[in-house]
Amino acid sequence: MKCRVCSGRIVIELRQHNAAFCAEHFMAFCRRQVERAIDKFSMFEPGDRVLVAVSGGKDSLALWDILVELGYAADGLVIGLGIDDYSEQSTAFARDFADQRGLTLHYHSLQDEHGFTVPSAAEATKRVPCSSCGLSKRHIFDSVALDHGYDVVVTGHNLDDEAAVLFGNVSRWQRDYLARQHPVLPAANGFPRKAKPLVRLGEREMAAYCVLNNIDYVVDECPMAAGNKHLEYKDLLNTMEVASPGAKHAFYFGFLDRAAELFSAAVEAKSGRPDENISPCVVCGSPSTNEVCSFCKLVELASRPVPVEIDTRRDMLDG
Ligand code: Q46
Ligand code: ZN
Ligand code: ZN
Repeated sequence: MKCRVCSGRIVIELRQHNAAFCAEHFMAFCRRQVERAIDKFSMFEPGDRVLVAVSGGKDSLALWDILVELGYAADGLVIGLGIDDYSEQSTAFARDFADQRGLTLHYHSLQDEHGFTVPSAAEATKRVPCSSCGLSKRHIFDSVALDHGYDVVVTGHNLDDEAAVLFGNVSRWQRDYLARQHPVLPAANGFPRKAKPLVRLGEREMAAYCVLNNIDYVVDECPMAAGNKHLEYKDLLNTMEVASPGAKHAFYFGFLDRAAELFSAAVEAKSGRPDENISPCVVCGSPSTNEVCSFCKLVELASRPVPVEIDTRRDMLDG
């Protein structure tokens, strides 16, 4: 097989597109797919200030690289989640990437700024780690974007991620989640716009993009992801993709073209616009439907000192 564009030596074959590319034209292909997603879903415009949510993994670093290559003003934000070595490594890869290219990277640490980590929050809330992790990330992305005047927050969710989330939502017919599953969410109620410019590219393409561009990234999965259903859904969808190349794309984009609007219309008709009861959180000022926002409640619960068992017999003896 030869490169579809120049007939040169190929580095990757993309069965779902019935195409193969050399290194140069594969990189151009990736940039074009990102541009197409940005245009089709009106994610942002040239001149907008973009904040990339960076995890140190292949997707977010490839996305940041592609946006900069396309000429967008894109800065990064990495959050110290306190997940042992994994968080340290992820932050180090993000820092190296930014330093090598002279890019701006914001850093916020849950432990230093809020007194807890993702594992300690999981213990305090008795819920899966991803629950407090997701809540914390959303809160910090939103507040950094608003504080620094970014127009949009972008994340590195790719086609594999979005198809797996869709599969999970459809398998339980979670109407409210299906109503919100869109590659761009407009700014509303004091929250910044959110977009996922990698929805036209898969995990394999992103890994290849990083290798070809000498982008070092954290390869290990987050240790807290064990038992995460989405990993199983990804395996299922990969099996479908082998049997029928393009199945993931058809599943996800078919939903966006033909079903997403029905879910958002149904949810809006049932519950009305959810923006009426929004007011600033009395602790942090972020928009919230409650007096105290969910993140501040989490901080309150997770940053409490761990109770220490006191041996009262000993105290009595000492006294
Ligand atoms: S980092 Fe956080 Fe993920 Fe780890 S704890 Fe879960 S949500 S799996 S993207
Ligand atoms: Zn070529
Ligand atoms: Zn708050």
